Amino acid sequence: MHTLYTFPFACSFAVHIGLERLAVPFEITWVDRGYARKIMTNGFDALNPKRKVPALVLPDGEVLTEMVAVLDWLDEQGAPRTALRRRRHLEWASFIATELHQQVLGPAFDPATPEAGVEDARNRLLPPVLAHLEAAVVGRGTLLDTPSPADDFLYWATRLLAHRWPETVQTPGLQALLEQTTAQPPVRTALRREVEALAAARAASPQAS
Ligand SMILES: N[C@@H](CCC(=O)N[C@@H](CS)C(=O)NCC(=O)O)C(=O)O
Repeated sequence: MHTLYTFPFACSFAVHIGLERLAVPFEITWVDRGYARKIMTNGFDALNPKRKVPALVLPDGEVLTEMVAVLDWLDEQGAPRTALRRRRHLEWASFIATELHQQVLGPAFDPATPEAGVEDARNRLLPPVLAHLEAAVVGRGTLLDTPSPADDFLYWATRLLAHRWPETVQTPGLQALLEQTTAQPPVRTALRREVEALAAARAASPQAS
């Protein structure tokens, strides 16, 4: 059994989709978001002292953390790739993790970010990142020659942007990625589970975001 520790619609949603695609046995332990963007759920720090999701426990007990490492592991479990393609996958995963996830989405969804920081992320930092990603996926639908976990990471990021700043993702490549990925059965299953978990978290704590 694989166990994914996450909270609804965290970056780990891409890992959730990846596990669903692999069709391996897995379960999810939902944790609570913490103060100052550190998860405080009892005992979680023993698993990941950084107190962030994702944390993925493999059947042999190994604990994997950090999006790029977990996406790389997921990619290894799928169809074989050449070493060159594997490096390209790491490049995309790292680009999305650093330039989009940490640089833009982190501050955009952190209530403690000053308004000027949010505006800077939206107006200055985001456009060149999205232009690069759009150019990569338009007319093709994937970042590499075949689908990869980095595409699911981009899908998660694009969904969040569509929620926060819909005007930023009105480009043909990102729109096609959103529509086509949402229609895939493993994605629909993961999405339904995340929506249910979000509703449960909100019911348990109406202040939860
Ligand atoms: N460096 C970590 C960062 C992961 C990260 O930012 N996780 C966020 C969710 S997307 C988190 O756990 N935040 C804790 C919180 O908001 O309480 C990685 O790449 O996996």
